[in-house]
Amino acid sequence: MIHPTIDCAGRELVLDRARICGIVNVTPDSFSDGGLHFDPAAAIRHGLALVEQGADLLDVGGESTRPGAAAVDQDEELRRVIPVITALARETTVPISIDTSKPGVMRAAVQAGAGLINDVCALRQDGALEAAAELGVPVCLMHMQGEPRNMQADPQYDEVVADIKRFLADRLFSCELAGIPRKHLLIDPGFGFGKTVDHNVELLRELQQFATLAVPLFVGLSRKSFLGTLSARREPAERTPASLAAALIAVQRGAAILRVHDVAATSDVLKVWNAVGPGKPQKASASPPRVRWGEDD
Ligand code: 7PM
Repeated sequence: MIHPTIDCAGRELVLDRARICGIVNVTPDSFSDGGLHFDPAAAIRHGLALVEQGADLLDVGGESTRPGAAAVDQDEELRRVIPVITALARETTVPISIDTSKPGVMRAAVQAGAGLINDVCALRQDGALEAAAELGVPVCLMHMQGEPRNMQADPQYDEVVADIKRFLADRLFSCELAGIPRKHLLIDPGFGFGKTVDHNVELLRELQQFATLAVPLFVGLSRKSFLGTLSARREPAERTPASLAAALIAVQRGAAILRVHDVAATSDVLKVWNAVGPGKPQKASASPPRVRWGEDD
């Protein structure tokens, strides 16, 4: 088995095992950390700390995609992210990803040292496909139904997994047509982006179905609202255990990269998973165990 290696503008991301992408928010309204990292110096320190904790990649974002969030104009987004990318590119060796949908931000970020584009709009904004093709860096294409402003209003699918697979297959095709080689493409089902709790649960349960698209699978589950619902945890910062459970399930179902807030804890989970592995499938036993979990008879 040869493992895909993603060349992020000269920094390698080797997908021989699941990898951790640490989240570096540079927004005043970031939902899960109260905007603790809006201050560029604090965001830089936070990014460096995440690398120490085991992040294989850092995702820097300056526009909140919180449901209902106001859009940020390009100048403001650049003021937030460029100093942080510049410093992190100088002070770490891990690849740096830019979380943006704007072609102008993609260009400036790659110029400043970013080696991967993480676009929650999957390069659907005007000029984004062309900018990404020109920049020659890998791209993560995420599925979102609607726009952050309205996406959680009443999300609907015929078949959530099939619908999202079709969308991602179509975006992969458009990217290849625009000159982005398949080895530079990743896909993400976009947990929480225009999905009900049931949609998110179904996506996580059936995540292995995305393997047929034959590109690495990137997932963001960390502290998301549906995990808050499942665990009855109102505060995002209380959702770490639920996020770790979801991360492990995702890795067991084929996720290649986990985008997370809690890097140290996720790194421990992956160490256990890497040591144990999937195990051999078992035949149904002729003599079933007398005790079955979950039954009190
Ligand atoms: C509110 C809702 C605030 C959601 C922040 C978020 C993803 C992403 C984000 C993801 C990829 C968060 C998200 N989520 N990029 N950016 N995949 N590729 O939890 O799931 O940080 S923003």
